[in-house]
Amino acid sequence: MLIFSLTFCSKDKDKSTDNDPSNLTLEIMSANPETGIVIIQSTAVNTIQYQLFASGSSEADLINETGFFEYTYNSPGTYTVEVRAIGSNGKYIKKSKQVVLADNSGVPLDMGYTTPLQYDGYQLVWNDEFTGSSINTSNWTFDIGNGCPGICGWGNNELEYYRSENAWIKDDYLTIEARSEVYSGYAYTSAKMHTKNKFSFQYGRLDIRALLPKGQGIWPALWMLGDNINSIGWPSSGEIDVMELIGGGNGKDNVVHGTIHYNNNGHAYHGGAYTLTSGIYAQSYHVFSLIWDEQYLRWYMDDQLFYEAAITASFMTEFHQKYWIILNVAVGGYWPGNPDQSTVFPQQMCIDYVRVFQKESK
Ligand SMILES: [Ca+2]
Repeated sequence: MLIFSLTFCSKDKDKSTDNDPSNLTLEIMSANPETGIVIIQSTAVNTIQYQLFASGSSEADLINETGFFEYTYNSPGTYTVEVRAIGSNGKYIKKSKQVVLADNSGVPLDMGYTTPLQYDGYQLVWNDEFTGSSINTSNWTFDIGNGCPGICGWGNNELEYYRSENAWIKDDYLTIEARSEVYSGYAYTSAKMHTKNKFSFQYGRLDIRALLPKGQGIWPALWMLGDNINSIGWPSSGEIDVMELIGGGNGKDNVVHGTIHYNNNGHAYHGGAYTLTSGIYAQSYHVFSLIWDEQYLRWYMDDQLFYEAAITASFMTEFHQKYWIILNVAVGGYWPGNPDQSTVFPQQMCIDYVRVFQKESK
């Protein structure tokens, strides 16, 4: 009796397998960060109904017989979309995929301040307008990793692992994206690129037009280091921070900092900040400029001077030599602190151009 019963059950199960749903596919056809609309197409065999779980709720958000879904998210973020294909026998199979709606990628390139390609008395000596389809490796080198083993956390206890995959060019601008994703033992990835051994300059005007990311623990930076860092070391080689933002709500997402670091019987630094009168730097493009001559370094936000540093002192020789340019978005670290529940990922820094002008020789 026992044997018979087991055989019966097994046979019954085999029979129903023919009607089980199978071969489920799930494609994210589009995900528009501006509108929050995500288009999903699913197909499966032996299926009478498709159910979409997009919000994380235990109940289906949408149900139909076509497998074609349009779902709208109300805020940016990284979401998991799950589709279940229900068979006529009541059994179901499921598949899920991640959808990323970046925070500020909906801001158009022509929104915000812009600067000209020429200035009286200056000539354009180097620029990258980030056109075309790939990052110009004649201009830029990627730093990869977290700085280990030499300088873990890049000297700042930063949490990200830098990858070249987190930077790309599309629609005439460069994007550097900080993601919450586990990679090589780190909880976040981002990108850092620089012109070391490819381009450096001494004195002139630097313009960088950028849309900045935001949020607790997010630390975008447009900055420069002295050419002689490998021979004499930091801070004697100098550092010029053209723009740094320490994200994290009101009073932070609307403030940029300009700073110099140098050696004066040890590490010395000073700088200034510019606070927007309304809104935050993630809402439109701004131009961050440095004008550098034999006497001064001057920092501008949208052509408004907000800090100047005299560099004629005898202990400031580091500011009378060539510097190379660095673009990155750090995550966490001593200055910004770590991301928290309020931080939305991914975060993007979008850069329209980097231009260096120098005075015309007379
Ligand atoms: Ca551009």
